[in-house]
Amino acid sequence: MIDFKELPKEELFGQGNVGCKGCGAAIAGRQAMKVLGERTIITIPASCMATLGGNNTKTTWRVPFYHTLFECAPAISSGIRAALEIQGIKDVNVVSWGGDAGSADIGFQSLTGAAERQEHMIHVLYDNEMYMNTGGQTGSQTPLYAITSNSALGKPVHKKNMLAIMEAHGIDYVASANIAYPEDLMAKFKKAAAKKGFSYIHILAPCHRGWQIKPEETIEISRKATECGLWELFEVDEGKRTQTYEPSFTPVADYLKSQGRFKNLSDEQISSFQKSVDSYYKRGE
Ligand SMILES: Cc1ncc(C[n+]2csc(CCOP(=O)(O)OP(=O)(O)O)c2C)c(N)n1
Repeated sequence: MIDFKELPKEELFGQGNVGCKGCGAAIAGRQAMKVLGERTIITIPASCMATLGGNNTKTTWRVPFYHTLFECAPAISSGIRAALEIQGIKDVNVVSWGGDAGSADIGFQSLTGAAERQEHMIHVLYDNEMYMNTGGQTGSQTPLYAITSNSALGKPVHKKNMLAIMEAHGIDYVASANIAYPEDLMAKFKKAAAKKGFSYIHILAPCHRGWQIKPEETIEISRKATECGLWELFEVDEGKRTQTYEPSFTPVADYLKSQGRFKNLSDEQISSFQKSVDSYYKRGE
């Protein structure tokens, strides 16, 4: 359990970043760094997160971070871990921190390689469900029917299940998280940091521009995703799967209708989402 009173007051990421108002990615970074602490080295592929932290002498990060090419953050982190090992340095968290494209799509080959090798590191996918840094294009993590800048009628296929794919690697630790549940998120980072092998944490981190919501609604909408059952909070710790939060099962329609990107959904499409939640959680059977 995380005791907020015991968290350091110091901000290792967050102050003075140039993210948009209510940026979910920045909130995720701030929460994670409270637990990871200053003995951490981060690599970030091309993404909003790579740019919003600043560069050169203007960075908001208070730990070393490397802005890598799009395809290779986990590979660079693997090299950093090897360099630390050679020097006998054991107390550093090595983290690659990618967006959904930098993890699930163009960055996937280096992610799957590092996971297969059981590198001693954490990979974070902060998921805004679009390629936001280049204007909000569709990617594999974009949900079915969501409107993006290049899917004007809505995405015609389902979101790829990255949590299941990463679980299939047989790595030490896999967890979903949500910026609206900081205690749960931080507890998962704490567990991941204690592992000797590979950990994967997939954080739902809304982007108000892409999701077409108000900046001040980021947390509220993120919470709705979990409460309606569409973004389950769970972990797979050394193969043992546990649901870490019991949602209240608010209507899925309430989550979908609060976002402009789902404005074209028909009642039938909305009810197909509700049916998939009900059948996943075996509700109403
Ligand atoms: C090889 C390569 N292709 C394309 C780009 C352009 N590019 C930079 S960031 C980005 C989108 C990143 O999306 P995501 O990983 O989801 O992170 P987000 O921007 O949403 O935070 C793209 C396509 C690039 N920098 N390098």
